[in-house]
Amino acid sequence: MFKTRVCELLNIKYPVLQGGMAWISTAELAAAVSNAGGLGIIAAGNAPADVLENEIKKVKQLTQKPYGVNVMLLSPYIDEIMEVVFKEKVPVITTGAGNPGKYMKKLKEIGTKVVPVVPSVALAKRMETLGADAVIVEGTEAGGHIGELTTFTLVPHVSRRLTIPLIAAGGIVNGDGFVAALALGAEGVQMGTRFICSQECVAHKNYKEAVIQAKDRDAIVTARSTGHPVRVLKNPFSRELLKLEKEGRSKEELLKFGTGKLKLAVEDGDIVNGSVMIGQVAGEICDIKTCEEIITDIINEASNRIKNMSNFV
Ligand code: TUI
Repeated sequence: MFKTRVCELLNIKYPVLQGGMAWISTAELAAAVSNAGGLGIIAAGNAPADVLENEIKKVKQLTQKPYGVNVMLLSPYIDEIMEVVFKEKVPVITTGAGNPGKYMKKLKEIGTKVVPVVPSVALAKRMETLGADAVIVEGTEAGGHIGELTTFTLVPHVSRRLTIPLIAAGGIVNGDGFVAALALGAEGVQMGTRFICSQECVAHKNYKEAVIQAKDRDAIVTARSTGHPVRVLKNPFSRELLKLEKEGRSKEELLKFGTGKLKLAVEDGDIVNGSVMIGQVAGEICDIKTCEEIITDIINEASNRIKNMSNFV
């Protein structure tokens, strides 16, 4: 069940991808997701290229299955990061926060599957034209750097206009969301926040606990004034950032205030002064499971949901 073009394209058992989250999506998490039949993804984030190279070496030791690398196109090391991707012939790359067009030709040549994350119909179409193999359509419910449209609006809109497969992201946490995404025209899902609360995720226990404690309205949007809105946990750090924005501080000042704060939360567990990036679904997460449990639960919940729905027709 649930064999879609995404499974075929990425050579995976279940069409479930783990989002590339800077500092959080390490080789350990990616390997656990890939070993459970999904696609695990290492996040390059803002780290230097040698960090990525080490993570790729590690993931190859931890799994024989396909894995991906998420490239954050705003990274100061983007060209060196792409050199590592080329050298290691990474099976799949996902891209975020920009347009990967200038790397597409070389990626195609080495056989890397390219799956850009897009927040709009226009960008999705542009990516298909440029030769993307699939797109991840990410709604504003997601954590971290986000677009404006909701998953419910964006996925069907893109689906009607593209022929390549589509993966839905933002607001998906369980089998019901998975079924809903398929109903809207997606052939797979990507989840980030759910995988933070996995046993294999290396994020600090305080970060995981913050996700578990979060309620429905605790994931707020900051940095709108910079043009790069970011969804994070409501805490003293994000309240202060919003205050600085309200005072009309410059983009540079706001950027400086945010620098290093995600690492502070993920690695040191400082969830007071750190930037705790989470999606709106954090309010729904109440436990830590293994990656295998997360994926098999979703597949089982999804088939139960479909069976229950068939009672309506
Ligand atoms: O990239 C993400 N999520 C992220 S990246 C990140 S690190 C960061 N921190 C602060 C500011 C900026 C980045 C934390 N979370 N998700 C994928 C995503 N991509 N969401 C939205 C986009 C996007 C936005 C604009 C993709 C393309 C795009 O294109 C603009 C253009 O060039 O036309």
